[in-house]
Amino acid sequence: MTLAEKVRRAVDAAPAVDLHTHLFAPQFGALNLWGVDELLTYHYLVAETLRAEPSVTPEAFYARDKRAQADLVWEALFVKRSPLSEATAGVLTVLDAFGLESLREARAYFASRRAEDHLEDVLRLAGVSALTMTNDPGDPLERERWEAGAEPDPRFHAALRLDRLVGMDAGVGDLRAELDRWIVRIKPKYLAISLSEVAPPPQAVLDACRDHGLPFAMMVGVRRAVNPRLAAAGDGMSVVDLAPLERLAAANPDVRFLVTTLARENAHGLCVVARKFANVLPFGCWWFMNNPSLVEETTLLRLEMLGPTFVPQHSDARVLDQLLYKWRHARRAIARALTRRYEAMPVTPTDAQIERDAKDLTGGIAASWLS
Ligand code: RAT
Ligand code: ZN
Repeated sequence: MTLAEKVRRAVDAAPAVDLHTHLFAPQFGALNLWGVDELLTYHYLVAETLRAEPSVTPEAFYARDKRAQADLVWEALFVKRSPLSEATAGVLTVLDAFGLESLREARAYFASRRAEDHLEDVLRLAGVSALTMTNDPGDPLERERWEAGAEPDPRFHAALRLDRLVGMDAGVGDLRAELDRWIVRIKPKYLAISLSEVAPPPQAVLDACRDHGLPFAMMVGVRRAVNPRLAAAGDGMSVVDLAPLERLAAANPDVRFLVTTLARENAHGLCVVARKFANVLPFGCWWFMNNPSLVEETTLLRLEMLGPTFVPQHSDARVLDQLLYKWRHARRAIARALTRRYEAMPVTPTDAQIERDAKDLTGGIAASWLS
């Protein structure tokens, strides 16, 4: 077996621990999304459809019901054009995993599935042993479920999302008391926020993380609603200054920071920050970085600068079935990067080393930050 094959097998066999998704455990009812119409109306594909078909206005697109939106996406991106983008290739990977060839066949297949069986099949086929949700108490549908006493499937960890809670208009009187209340209720594995640039969070957030022993996750570089007509598909990105992250990590050595950035230009700088501060964990190739070429490039760069002390990828899945493609594609890119790194070393790695590195990168390091 070649080195590349050995690495590929080891990475394929290693269970994935998914540090950031937008998935919900089945206990959250209608918030648990799956099936081909959900896959096709993923906001990445909506953006691509409205680009490919400029005669369809965003308003006209969103006025259709979900099934009609999915029909339009299918026609625009899979029938009239070759599905070459990463998001379209992802749909094909999912259909292929279930042996499906057409939209009609896919609809019939998903309609025949029981949610519980489907969940087991997807987690098994994707090789995902645990994943983290994004839990926003500001979302009325979600809050209702938590307040009704929802206890998620233990493979679905909670993460307390703070965007709305600490947002300017949140109107939260005593933020610390609110955080404590939600931490007790949902037992999150970390607190999280997305930001346009690195900004220190309110002191109450840092105190809550310190006192509860929870990491604080920052997803940096998103510019919300650069094209508001595209709604959920309308966000953009920017390159950010990482000096405030250095100050934050230095001032709070007892808080652990999970950090991902949206710009390719920030990937190198984030590695330099992480070399200086062991309490900073670079994770994932987020959103516009989630392209096989960039995952491979970024993983190789991180291996060169950090060794196996980072989390190469998270899925950011919004639809359960996306785990299949996001992890299948990520594993290929991670395996390629790891192989290139081994090939650059003067000594050939042993099988045990390959297995250990594959396990650490795919799930071990993420699991250790979640415990
Ligand atoms: O990747 C995405 O789906 C984005 O829309 C965002 O949700 C992003 O991942 C976020 O968590 O803010
Ligand atoms: Zn996300």
